[in-house]
Amino acid sequence: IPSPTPEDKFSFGLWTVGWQGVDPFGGATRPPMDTVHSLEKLAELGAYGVNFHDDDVIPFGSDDATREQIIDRFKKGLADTGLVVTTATTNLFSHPVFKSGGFTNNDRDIRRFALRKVMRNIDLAAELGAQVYVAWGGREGAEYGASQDTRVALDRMKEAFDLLGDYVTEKGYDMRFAIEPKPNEPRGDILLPTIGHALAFIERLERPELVGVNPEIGHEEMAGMNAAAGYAQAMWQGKLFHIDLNGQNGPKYDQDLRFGAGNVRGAFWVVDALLAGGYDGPVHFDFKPTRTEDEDGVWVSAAANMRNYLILREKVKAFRADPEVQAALEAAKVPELEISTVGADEGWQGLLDAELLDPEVMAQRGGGFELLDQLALEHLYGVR
Ligand code: 3MF
Ligand code: MG
Ligand code: MG
Ligand code: MG
Repeated sequence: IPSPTPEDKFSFGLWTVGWQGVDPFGGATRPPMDTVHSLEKLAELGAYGVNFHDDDVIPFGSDDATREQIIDRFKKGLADTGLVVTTATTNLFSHPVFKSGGFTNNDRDIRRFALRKVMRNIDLAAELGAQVYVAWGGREGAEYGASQDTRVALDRMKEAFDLLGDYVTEKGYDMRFAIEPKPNEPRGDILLPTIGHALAFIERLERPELVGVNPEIGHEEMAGMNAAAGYAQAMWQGKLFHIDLNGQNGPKYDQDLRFGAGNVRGAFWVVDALLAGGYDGPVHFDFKPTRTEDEDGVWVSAAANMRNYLILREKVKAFRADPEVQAALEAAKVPELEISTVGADEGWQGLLDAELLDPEVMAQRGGGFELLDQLALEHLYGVR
């Protein structure tokens, strides 16, 4: 297995390695991590880039002078390590002011504050060269039926993205947005809960071309979705602007395991889908080194994300190159799906007139899928 190199475009959220292990039942198990120290360690491990929430780098409420000092030091850290800022995002969920959301808070004053916070960090993101701005709904959502009208909340969500689209366009920034769907946690129900909801929402925006998705494996699996299929559809629609890779074991709290842990088979198909779809953006990890770990464990966990991706990439390539797999794909008629169902000059009339096979005869044909899937598993198990 090769070592990670910058060509692999691996990137990390600063909040991932910096997570102190706070959960709903216990406080921090690790001290805060200095952001420049994170940059140094990530570069040493072979990462290419980083991604951050405004508050990950500049503590909420910092005055302008402090903010400038912090940014200068951070920029120096980037220059010294050669790490790229691939993406940035806004924390619209930690401060108590956002307890009921940002863009869709019923309280208009808070919505205005949230949008201004985003614009301010977009300026920094543009200055640092980020070309994608991620937006996770955070606390946009509810636990109640009556506390907010979902249709009106979607109007305000649209208003926010339309305004931000105007902002980057009028400022001349080369920047697009990626909405990160999540079904629940911290809210009981979050707006735009799955990839499909987000893709449908985007089509209602004034500048849909500026907005895509940033699907997280764990979030899709929390909703019982197949993450690989979601990534594939996002690519089919030209909307996979960024990815959050991690691990999850089925529908439970957001585990944020390192990529490749959790649903291993699902991870294999995610890598296969990304390679098949030609995804060429940053390979970004949004994971949490579990709160049992000390700092050494944090770096073991960080490095393992990249290593697991590289392992799975080799396995996927070997699977696709295996002549037995190619024969099994043929037998399962996978290539036949590429032929349009109705001939170019045939049309519906031609189909009505055509002589079709007896359904009882066609029903006798086997799928051949078990062999195909077993070959995939054997590649994954390392016996082929
Ligand atoms: C929450 C998340 C977020 C987003 C981040 C980027 C804290 O479950 O996944 O990470 O990825 O806010 O927008
Ligand atoms: Mg998660
Ligand atoms: Mg998450
Ligand atoms: Mg995420």
